[in-house]
Amino acid sequence: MLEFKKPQTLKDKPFHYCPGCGHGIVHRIIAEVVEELGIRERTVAVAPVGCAVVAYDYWDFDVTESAHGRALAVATGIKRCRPQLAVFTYQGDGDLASIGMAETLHCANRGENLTCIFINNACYGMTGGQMAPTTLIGQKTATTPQGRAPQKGEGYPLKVPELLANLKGVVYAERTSVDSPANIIKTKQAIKKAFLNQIEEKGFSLVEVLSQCPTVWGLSPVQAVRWVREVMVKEFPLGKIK
Ligand SMILES: Cc1ncc(C[n+]2csc(CCOP(=O)(O)OP(=O)(O)O)c2C)c(N)n1
Ligand code: SF4
Repeated sequence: MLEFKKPQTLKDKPFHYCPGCGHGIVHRIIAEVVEELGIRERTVAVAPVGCAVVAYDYWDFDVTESAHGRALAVATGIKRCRPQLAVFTYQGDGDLASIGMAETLHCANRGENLTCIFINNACYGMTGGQMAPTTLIGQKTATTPQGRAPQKGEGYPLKVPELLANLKGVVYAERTSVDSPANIIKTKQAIKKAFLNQIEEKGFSLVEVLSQCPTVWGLSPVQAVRWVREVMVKEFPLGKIK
């Protein structure tokens, strides 16, 4: 009996991500959701600039690029022109919550009928591990070698779903993680709901996924999932926010 198979929405290509990286897990979850919902022929992904910039190499449905941070603006244009499409963005914390924060806030506030998958790995992965808005207090990064210090003007970890939940245009905001099989299943349920909301024309949905970046964190893949579980979730509690 066939127990496990690769969805047709994933190409037959190994991920280039570092061992233990969360991006590959979330790519697969999205591919499974698109296949299960039967929307492959009308799905368009808007890829970020970040480690997942080459997502088009893995998903076997339409994927377009966007300038760093502008994915939700690009997605707005596509969705408004072709409302029958299922359009989603896939963005890191540097992309969505730093350079792209204006696009993110206004897109959510307009209540665009879109699905936004937000990958929080508490750093800029692709460019070598600089501080992101989501970096934890005390976390060492390339630009906070002593650890992020709010008293030095480096600010506090930005909680994106909590922030966006205040906007009337947002219908759904949830935070999940991919540090265990149980949480991977919950992430899939949340991502499916975020797509269904769009199909049912309910408005803007965001799922923030806490995602391992062992390379920048300087941890092994096993240590990295423990760090998510024991440290990161204290700052970023899992669950439905709206
Ligand atoms: C306009 C612009 N500014 C800066 C960059 C450099 N840049 C590329 S990726 C990146 C940050 C990536 O971090 P994140 O969005 O958190 O994704 P990750 O790589 O961690 O998945 C930056 C600053 C760029 N490509 N374009
Ligand atoms: S640098 Fe981090 S986010 Fe980028 S591929 Fe490696 S583990 Fe993943």
